[in-house]
Amino acid sequence: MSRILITSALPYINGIKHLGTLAGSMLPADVYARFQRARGRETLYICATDEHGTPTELAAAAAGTDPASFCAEQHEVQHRLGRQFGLSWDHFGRSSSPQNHRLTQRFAQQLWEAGFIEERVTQQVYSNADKRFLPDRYVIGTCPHCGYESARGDQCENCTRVLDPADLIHPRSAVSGSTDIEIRDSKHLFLRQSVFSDKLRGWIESKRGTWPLLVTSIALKWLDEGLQDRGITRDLAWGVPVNAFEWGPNPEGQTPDIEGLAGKVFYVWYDAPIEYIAATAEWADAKAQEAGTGPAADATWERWWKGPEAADVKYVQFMGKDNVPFHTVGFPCTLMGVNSRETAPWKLVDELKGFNWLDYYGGKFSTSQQRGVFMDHALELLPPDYWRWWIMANAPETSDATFGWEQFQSQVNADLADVLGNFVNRICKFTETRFEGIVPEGGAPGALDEKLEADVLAKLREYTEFMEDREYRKSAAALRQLWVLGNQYLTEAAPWTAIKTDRDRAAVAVRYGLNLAALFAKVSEPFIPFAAEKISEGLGEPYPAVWPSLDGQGVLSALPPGRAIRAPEVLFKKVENEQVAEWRERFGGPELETQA
Ligand code: B3M
Ligand code: ZN
Repeated sequence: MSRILITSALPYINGIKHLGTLAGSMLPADVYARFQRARGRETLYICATDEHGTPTELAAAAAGTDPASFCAEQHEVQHRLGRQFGLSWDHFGRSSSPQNHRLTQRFAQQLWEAGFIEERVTQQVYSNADKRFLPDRYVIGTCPHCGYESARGDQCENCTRVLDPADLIHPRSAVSGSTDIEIRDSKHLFLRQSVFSDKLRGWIESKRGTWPLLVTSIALKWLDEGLQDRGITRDLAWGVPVNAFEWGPNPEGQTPDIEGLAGKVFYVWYDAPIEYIAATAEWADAKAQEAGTGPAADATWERWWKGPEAADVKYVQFMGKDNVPFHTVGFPCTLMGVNSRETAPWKLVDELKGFNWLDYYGGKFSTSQQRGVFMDHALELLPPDYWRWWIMANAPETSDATFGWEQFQSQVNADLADVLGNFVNRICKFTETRFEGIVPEGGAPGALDEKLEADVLAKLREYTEFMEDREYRKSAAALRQLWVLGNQYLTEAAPWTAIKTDRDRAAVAVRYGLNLAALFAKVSEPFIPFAAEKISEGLGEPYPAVWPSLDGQGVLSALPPGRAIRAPEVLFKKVENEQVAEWRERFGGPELETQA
């Protein structure tokens, strides 16, 4: 396989994301994309805002605006913050785009005509005061089991029992508080997921051992519990309209109930994954527009997704564990159903990287309670590389991980300031003061230098393999060990001592040291792109970098003797105790642990 298609779970539009969201989807996807590009593979990293659903309608209303304007604004905010974090999306799209409307509707039509969509009449809560249907969780009342007075219509938060809005005593609208609500019949479309049970099971089983255990076990648990058919429409105004009037008869000769379905939209979890594909069309259209050639031909983006053209594409998804069912069951069902009508089938995911939670002092980051650190605040405090490094080095891969200021401070200070920053600074400054800022020539490598080269190559191979496997904690550990090799070498080779007696010996050590710095810039770029760029610039090396060859040829000889270099400005300032004290005060500290 030579091309790499990457998607990360689409961040909801309602609010700026916290570090937990970044850790479980967008950031690891970015690290992987940067790595694959450096490896020379044609790579496409697609993301978008997930814009539909009731929470969006309510957030817009709370902000005193309409959903369309609210989303347009929030999309810009998330786009800007993502870029500031260094997220190297090839396209950051919107699930409300015309491309997604078209594709979502086209898929639904195909599913209907193939017989995989069924109509059902369901009972929905209607609020007369709010003049709208209320999704289950927007109906509040007293729990019939435990008496908790603010139980939601889908589940009681207090006793965790699953509820139906009709179970609630004294039900009322969560939107307005009004008790003037009633149950009404409403026509809805259901995707017949149960039809695909066996096919899905076979597919998931075939991924065992290659996908993380977390992912296959969540998927198989859903299948074991028996796949339910899933409602894919909602009584809402904001979303992709159901276009039933365009559909032909299903295999039984029935046409859809156009009147009964009028005014409904598709369920947000039905249209959101389709946006992965639609955003690729947005990407192609945007490029064509830039080039002044109008909307792109389908072939320019379909080659990533469809038929034999996409045979050499490896499709990798990144997401938190709560999103796994929708990506291992929901979306694959849609595609399997659609593919029954396609001669050139759509690609299913090849590799699915799922993450556990990143907590804040042992409790959940929470958007509604503003608990934890959010992307905008994080960038006010420190440059993005600090966050990128800490989050990925502590990625919640095999278990949940927890963020705390104290541990954050000690890790970034040790790894970034003391090890990497200090190394680059020492060797570049020494070159400036003792070798006129020129990569020195002369001298022949000895045993120490040859050992360094061998150690570096071995570590680099190990690191590269972890990166290919998307094992982030292991990758970060291997990268840190590479940096440490640099420091150890400088301490042993001690060019500052050698120069007093043997200038050639010092020249060799400095040359190796500078080449190590150049190598570090190249291979650290996926994690800390901003620092990597500064180092590369100082050394006159190209950025973004090309991954070094692992065949053993000259891994430490990229810099030609005679090249002028310059020490980059301070790469990483240490995080000070006073800062930590201030941030603990502002965002909450260890005292939260007892509340978690
Ligand atoms: N927006 C949920 C989330 O951010 C959802 C992901 C959609 S992926 C198609 O957790
Ligand atoms: Zn209860």
